Amino acid sequence: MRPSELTEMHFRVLLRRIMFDSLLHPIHAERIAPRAVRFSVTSKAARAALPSFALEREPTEKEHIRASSCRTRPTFSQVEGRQRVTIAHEQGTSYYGTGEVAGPLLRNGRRIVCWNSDHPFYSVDEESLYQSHPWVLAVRADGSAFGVLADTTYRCTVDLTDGILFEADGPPYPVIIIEGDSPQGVLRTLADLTGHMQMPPKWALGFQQCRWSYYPESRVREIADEFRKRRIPCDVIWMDIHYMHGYRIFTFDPEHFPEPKALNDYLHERGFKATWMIDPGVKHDPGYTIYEEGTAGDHWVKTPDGEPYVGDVWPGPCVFPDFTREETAAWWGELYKPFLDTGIDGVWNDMNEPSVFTSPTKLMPEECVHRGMGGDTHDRFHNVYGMLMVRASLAGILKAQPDKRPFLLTRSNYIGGHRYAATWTGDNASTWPHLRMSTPMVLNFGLSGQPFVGPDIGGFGENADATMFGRWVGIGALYPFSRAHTAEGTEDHEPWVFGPETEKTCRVAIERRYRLIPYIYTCFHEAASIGLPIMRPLFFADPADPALRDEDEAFLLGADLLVVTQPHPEPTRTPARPNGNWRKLLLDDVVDPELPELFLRGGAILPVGPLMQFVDEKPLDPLTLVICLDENGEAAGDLYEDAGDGFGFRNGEYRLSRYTAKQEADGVTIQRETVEGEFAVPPRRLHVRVLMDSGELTVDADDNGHPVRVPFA
Ligand code: NBV
Repeated sequence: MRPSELTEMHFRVLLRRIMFDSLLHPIHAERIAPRAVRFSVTSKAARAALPSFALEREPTEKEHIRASSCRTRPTFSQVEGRQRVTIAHEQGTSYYGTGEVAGPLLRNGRRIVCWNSDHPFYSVDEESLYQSHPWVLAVRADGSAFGVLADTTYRCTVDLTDGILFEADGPPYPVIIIEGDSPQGVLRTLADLTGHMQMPPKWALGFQQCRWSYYPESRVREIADEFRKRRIPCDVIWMDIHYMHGYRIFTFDPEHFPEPKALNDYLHERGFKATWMIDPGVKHDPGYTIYEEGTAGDHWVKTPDGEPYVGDVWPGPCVFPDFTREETAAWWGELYKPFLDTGIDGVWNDMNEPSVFTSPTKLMPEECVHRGMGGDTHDRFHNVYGMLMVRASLAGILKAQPDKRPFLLTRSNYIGGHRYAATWTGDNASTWPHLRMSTPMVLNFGLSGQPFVGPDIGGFGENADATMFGRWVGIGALYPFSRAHTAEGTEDHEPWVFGPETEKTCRVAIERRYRLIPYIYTCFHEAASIGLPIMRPLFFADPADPALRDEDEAFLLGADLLVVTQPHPEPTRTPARPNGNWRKLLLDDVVDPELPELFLRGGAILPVGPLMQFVDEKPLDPLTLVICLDENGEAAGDLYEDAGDGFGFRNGEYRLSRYTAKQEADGVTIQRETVEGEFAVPPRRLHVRVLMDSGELTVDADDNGHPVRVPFA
């Protein structure tokens, strides 16, 4: 047989197989990552699919495969013009994710609607909150997992009452199914597809204090001074809307904030950073520069009649930038330069669902018209309005300050939006149920690809009492994003206002965070580099253990620290615990029953720093290593270090060290090796603590790369 005949024959066989296959299995399936397949109802639908907002980029390596060869397959149907996608339930499967959801961690039996909404003081079963993540993480009985992403921006119901069901408005949409040997594996692939969180500036890991609003500026100084005077560590003070002149974005109130630069300098001199709010609504106000510029540039979202859409927000009637337009996004980005030149460090984008007071739905009407990205009505872009806003903001901030790592916080977002901004869980309230919701909310965000998140500590609406506030700071100091906040009209919510006992609890809680910063920063590096959440559900320790599947009151910080919380006024239950040798960890001499209990995983080495009043106040010296050996007498732990800001780390200016410990006949030997990077770490001391059944062994040494011995005697 000649080679040309061979090719032709093969070609015919292949063609016949594809034709036969597509008759039998009309679903179009293409592998877009080693363990991810994108399914569309037909090949035609695959070709016609709208560009994805979730994926960071369209995958380049794609392979057409048979849907029938996939372990998990979707079933497509049409219900009243909407595409429905279902995946049958398999006994023992637990569901998580679905983004920003109040209520329990375990989502079996729950139903939500992805439709970004401003729902202050939400209840446990609120249908829609500020963000949309049409994504479900499913963990099978054996601990293997899969994830399903409905790749649509339209309003989408996610129903987990019987298996997985997505039903969305708009045209047919693809679904992406990711398989994994573990939930961690699925989340890593999700991050490979949707993008990785960027490494934030290290100060953003510090404790942060906010209120709606600290004003006039003398009040901001007072708050900052009080933190330092009382020796309560804090890194960031937040400026809410009252700093603006008549709520006009990118302006400063001449009476209450006459010199923003001087205020920011004052904060900087005391080791604080300043984050300031920017909303999307631009006051409809002839003569106001931003309004005039935006009108001249034709930057506003339009009504179906072609007029700028006007809706009321804080300043009264407002117009809204059409972030789908490249020109508009670029114009918006440029607005940040003079704003940041006043010494502003971080930016807070709020109200970007967008929330509109005067609209019947309290949101921008769906028939409004966007003109970028092919042009379409708002119903297609509603769920990504906040995402497009932060994308434009981030680009502008980076352009204005190319050598600084940006810190941007957003209220509204969409799956994949962790590429642009950190987030918080919106307007909660100072109630025990809201304190209890905080942990599962942060966890499900992490299980939906957003690692950098936290609630308003202390609660936004209403007034906290002393016990609740202390508990909330205790737990919140261990969340990835740790910021206290409260609404206009509420009583003060700073750590010292509830009396000396609560102040002490808050101080110890926040001090714990600061001592843990070397570990937390390493967890951020892990999130940024491989996509694992910073805060993790207990079942990550053993995905096959059914007892860990629905624990809302304990969580893991990284892989090694178990945090057992007490979010009830009185103890009611003992949270589940993963199996293994978890040892109680004390970071200080104070044992405060108001604070969560900490446990270190058997086999872990935890890097701990000296106490600081703000991140990087001092060098990491001594570095404390807390060691908990496993059943083989071994332990290991990583430490990530870099300059804390700037982008040198992208060129190797970082050091990822691995410390290992091994028990021998007469002691424990600790070694360090550099796994990656060339960052020059100055000489420092090492304080080693080995937690043993018989008590604690300690030794002090130089961290100079030589093995360190901790003798038993
Ligand atoms: O800007 C004021 C508030 C802010 O403090 C809060 O964190 C946001 O979620 N903002 C909402 C607008 C007012 C809400 C009632």
